[in-house]
Amino acid sequence: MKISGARTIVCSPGRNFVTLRIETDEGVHGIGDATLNGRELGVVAYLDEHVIPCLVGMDPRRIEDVWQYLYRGAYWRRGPVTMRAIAAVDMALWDIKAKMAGMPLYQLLGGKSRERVMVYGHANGADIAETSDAVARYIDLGYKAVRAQTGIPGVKDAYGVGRGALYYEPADAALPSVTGWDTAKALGEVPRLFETLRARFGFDVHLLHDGHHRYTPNEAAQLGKALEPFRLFWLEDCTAAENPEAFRTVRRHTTTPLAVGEVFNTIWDAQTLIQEQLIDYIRATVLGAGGITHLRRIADLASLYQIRTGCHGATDLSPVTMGCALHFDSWVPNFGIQEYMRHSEASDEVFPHDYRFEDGHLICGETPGHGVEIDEKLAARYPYRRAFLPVTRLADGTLWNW
Ligand code: KDG
Ligand code: MG
Repeated sequence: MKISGARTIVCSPGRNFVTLRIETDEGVHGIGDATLNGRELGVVAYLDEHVIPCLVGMDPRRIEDVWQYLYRGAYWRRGPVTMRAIAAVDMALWDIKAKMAGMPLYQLLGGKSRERVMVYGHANGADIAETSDAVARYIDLGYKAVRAQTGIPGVKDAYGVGRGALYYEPADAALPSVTGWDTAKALGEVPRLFETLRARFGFDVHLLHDGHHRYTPNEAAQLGKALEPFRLFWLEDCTAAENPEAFRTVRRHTTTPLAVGEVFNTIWDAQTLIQEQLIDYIRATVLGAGGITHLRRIADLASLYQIRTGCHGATDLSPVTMGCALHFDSWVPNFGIQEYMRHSEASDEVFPHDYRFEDGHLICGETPGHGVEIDEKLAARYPYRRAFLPVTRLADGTLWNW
């Protein structure tokens, strides 16, 4: 059996997506997601010029060998572009293998460890009252877990405050828009938000918060400590993780559970955080971290330290990644939670899928493969539009972590 061809498909049904379709000489095809928010065409060029020509003629059943070929064989390892390209190939090959086996993908991973996957949604508002109402809407929809972000008085567009009631799409402009930040104000406002939420909703709903890499280690420790009475499910990306040792400071000072990893590409990014038990949840994704083949290795390492998974699931990951993630989540023994930021109706139509939401959980389907396809005719109606993530500046003009 051979790979007979492959191509990239770029479309923008509400936001940009890059999709890889791999064909085989036996007529079975596979679909992978290669979207890198705000840098989409970088991955298209990498796939078109440097990956697809090598794939043609390879045996699609040799998923591991293809992975090693693309990772080791490139010499230039790691990084968001390379690892997303590898992830797209990996997703498509698992899709092909599962279709050939006539089984849903989770069966090939070892079968289900759970019937359904708990997800969390994104509640945000311009202020605490608006965010609190947004949390109420998610609870009404059946969600058991909600991430809450609030605007900060006097700060332009603090992280997580966007348009749309059920989703938040940050890559929204043909040139990066400029948002603001003020750590001192956030350190007062965020604990007030969770105090308000616990007073209104009690402790039965899981609450999460994303610091989006904005605090220094000491500030992150202060935030974690201040949030302890409100028993968060997790505090995410409380400080930047390029220097994993920074988390020693945070860990030493707070018991608030910590989650990190949506920007990680490989197991090497997560190694220190996992082996020193500096985090509680690893957020690496199928798309970000080299596909199912590599994410499985990260999850297995994490399982040795009782660290659980919490796959990134924002709308910049297409329904193809969500489909793969749900098969992975259904299998992985150390599952924690799955992020679920709803896609727009247009995105859902372009990517027909068999997973469904029920009572605060997602359930993957039984279709052979990962259960997600792309309607290329419909996709062609939504051409690519350049869209950047914002940048962040402090009041004095200093560029900060978005
Ligand atoms: O493209 C960037 C988004 O995926 C990111 O800002 C979302 O932090 C995020 C999250 O936790 O979903
Ligand atoms: Mg995040």
